[in-house]
Order: sequence, then structure tokens, then C-alpha cells
Amino acid sequence: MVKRSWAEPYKIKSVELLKMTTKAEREAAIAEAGYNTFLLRSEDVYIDLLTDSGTSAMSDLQWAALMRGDEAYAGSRNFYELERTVQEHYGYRYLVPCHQGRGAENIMSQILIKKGDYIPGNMYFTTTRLHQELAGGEFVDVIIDEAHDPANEHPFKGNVDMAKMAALVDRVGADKVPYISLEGNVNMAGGQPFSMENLRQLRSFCDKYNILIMLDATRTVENAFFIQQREAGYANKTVKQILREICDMTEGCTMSAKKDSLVNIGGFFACNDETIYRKAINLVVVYEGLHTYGGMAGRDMEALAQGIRESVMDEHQKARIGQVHYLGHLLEKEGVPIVQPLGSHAIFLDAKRFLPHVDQDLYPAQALAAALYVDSGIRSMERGNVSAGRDPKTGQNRRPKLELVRLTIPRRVYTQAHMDVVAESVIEIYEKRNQIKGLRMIYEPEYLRFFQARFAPVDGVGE
Ligand code: PM9
Repeated sequence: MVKRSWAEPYKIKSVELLKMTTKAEREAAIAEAGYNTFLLRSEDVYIDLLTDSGTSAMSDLQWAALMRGDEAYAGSRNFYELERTVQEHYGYRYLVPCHQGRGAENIMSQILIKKGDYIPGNMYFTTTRLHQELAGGEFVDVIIDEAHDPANEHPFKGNVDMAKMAALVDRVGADKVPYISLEGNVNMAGGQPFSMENLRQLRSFCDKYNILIMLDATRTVENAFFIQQREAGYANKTVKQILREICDMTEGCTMSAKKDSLVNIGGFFACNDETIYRKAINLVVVYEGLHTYGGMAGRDMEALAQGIRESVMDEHQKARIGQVHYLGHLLEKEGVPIVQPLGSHAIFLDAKRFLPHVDQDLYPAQALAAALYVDSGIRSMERGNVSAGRDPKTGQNRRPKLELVRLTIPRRVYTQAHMDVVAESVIEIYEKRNQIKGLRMIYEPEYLRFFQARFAPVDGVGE
């Protein structure tokens, strides 16, 4: 058989120079940042794998789109272009632009949630759950158990457990469950997809109980790619067709366009129901901006429309996910514990197996992210006990089953050689893992603490 590797369906036209730092400089920088990679200055970072959110490289056509910005306060032609593009690719009738995903989450949560409601979801996401709670709801995790086991190789770990859904409806009554929040390529589970078969089962369950399915569409194009690759009957469908099939089974979505859609800022709420839409445009003018821009400049809406068209190209997804898996395979070969199967947007180090000597309340994933930065200037993100926050009822750390460090790959930004350097550094600190100590939290903000919390090293190993 002829071998053909994945390779980028683009070439590089412009580059951004990076500053190189010494180990002593990085030690000083991480101490100054309170051992929180969010608090580092980006100029002190060599390879930035903090997030794939807003960090993608735009194409020449997207940069050209910026020049087509119609910066009218009302009725910008870029809004109508974006509306047409969302209708074509995501299929929803009504579009409400928002400045980014959490703007859309705020609006949707306020419209659909009443105090005392329960919101099932295929695992929590930090901002999504917070908006549900602020609107008076309680999040209920209904993802399959396999998703909480980093070593489990289930191909669709983003699936909803239908028995958990049924148990929730039995316990609280369907009238207390306005919608399920269904996330494509579940971020906190390691970028794991749901299957079309699971979505069909969910659709018929929700029809029976009159529960809406609201998609978190943030990485649903990447979910569509996994369906094409893994699910029987989909090998000959395009990513674009699969995305429409997913969306057509749901009532609406919130979207952080900063991920799949290859832009640096933007998002939207979209739906099919006119009453919900009317409420959304009523709220968007309070929190975001007029309903024809919702916090985005005209030029940003034009670049987003172009980004959506590029995101559904099969060859784009093949190279994007090919690069993430290239890094994953390098780490697998050396026995570094990572979440399986490999996800779409990141490789997740399993900090519980990496640092078994550090108790979860000494934040092993936070400590590992800091150690990786000191070793090589690579910035990653904690996705464990710090991100999970405290249980509002008990005030205790949630101590989630997954204690992960996310090596998130921005789209179209880094090369294969960068991935080699990342793997070399992770492997080196894996060999020296016994030297890594835990951290204690010395400053804790009230909301989304992972963004701004500060830490200090503990004295003894595991303390
Ligand atoms: N995700 C990420 O890095 C950015 C900030 S949180 C650390 O993964 C999902 C699935 C997301 C997401 C953001 C949002 C919020 C909603 N759903 O950041 O407000 O991954 O655009 O979107 C981040 P915004």
C-alpha cells in the first residue's frame, strides 16, 4: 500500500518570532505567576499550548475578510453573511452573535433555566456550569462512566448514558429538566466525541419527555470528523454533512467560535424556535450589543463566516487532528500516561498516574504544568481539582476522577518539529517525576478559580 502521511493543506506566509528564555528566567517567571500558567506573560512562553481558544492562525482569506468589515452599528452586511453561513453549515434558523461562548451561555441559561431546575450534561464545562448555577440550576453529569477513566479506550467517551438520563427524570420529574447540554468532543473528558447512534437515542428520549437538546457546538466539527473516522455508515459522508446531521437533531446551540471556527474572537447562540430567539435578542442588547453584532466587530463576523467554511473541509480536520495524534503517539511510545483514546484538540497528561506521590489536594496537575514550563518554556493548562472548583453545598474541593494537564494544540500554528520538542520535554520530566512536589493554594478567587488562583510550593514530596 502507498503510504501518505497527513500534511497541512496550506503553506506558511507569515511568521511570528518567539523569545527564547533560560531556565533561571522561567523559574522566576513561574514564581512571579503564582505557579499558575494563566498568569504568565505570553512573551515568556516558547510553545504556547495553554488553549486552542482564539489562538488559531487565520488564513489569507480570513485576513482579507477583515478588510471587508462593515462597521455599521446596525444591520452590517457581515451579520447577514454570517447568518447565511451558520444557517447553511449548522442549520439553525436564528442567529444571535455574541462576543464569545460564555456570552451565549449566559443568555441561553437565563432564558431556559428556572430556579430549582436540573441541567444534565455530558460532563461539565467550567463556564457552562457556572452560568447554569448563576441562573438557579444544578448541573447533573450524565456522561457514560468510561469518560471518567483516562485509560478506557471506548471510541465514543462523549456519549450520554441513557440510564442516567432516565434516572434523573424519574428522580426530579421531566418538568424540572428544561434541556440537556450536549457538548461535541467533550473538552474535560479529553476531547472525546459522542456517536450519532447515541444522539439518535437521546433524541427519541427527549422527544418522549419534551426536553430540548442544546448543543455546545464549540468543537462539534471535530466531533463530526471522529464520527466519519469511527462510526459505521459514515466513512463516505463529508464532515460538512455530518455536522448538519448532528445539528438537525438538536434545537439550538451555544458556540465559542474561537475553537473550531478558526477565529481569534467571537461566538453565537443559535436556535430554531422563534419565541426563544425573541427572548435571546432581548437579552443580547443588555449584555453583548445590538442583535446584529452581539459584541463582535463587522470584520470579525466576516472572518468567522470564512473560518466556518474552512473548518468543515475534510483535509483541514485530517491535518489538524493528525498533528494532535502525532504528538500523542510520541508520548505513547515512551509510556507517558495520557488520556486514551487520543482526542481532537489536545493531548492530556494523566497527572494521577504521572505523580502518584502528590495528593489531589496538593494539585498534581497544576504542579506538573508548572514543571513543564520550567523545563522548556512550554505552557499547558491544569484540568483537574483546581478547574473543578468547590462543591457549592459542602465547600470542599470536588476532587474529580480526572486530574489532567492539557497540551492544547492551536490550529495551523505549530510545526511537527515543535511537537517533537514538546514530546522531548514531557518525556524528560516524566523520567524526573519523583522530584516534582505539590502546591498549596494561597489565593482563591470566587468564580472560575483556575484563571487567577495563586499557589506556592509545598516543602516535602506529597507533604
Ligand atoms: N474553552 C478552553 O481553553 C477557553 C477558556 S476556559 C479555560 O478550552 C466549551 C466546551 C469550551 C469553552 C471554552 C467554552 C466557553 C464553552 N464550551 O471561552 O467563552 O471549551 O469563548 O467559551 C476554553 P469562551
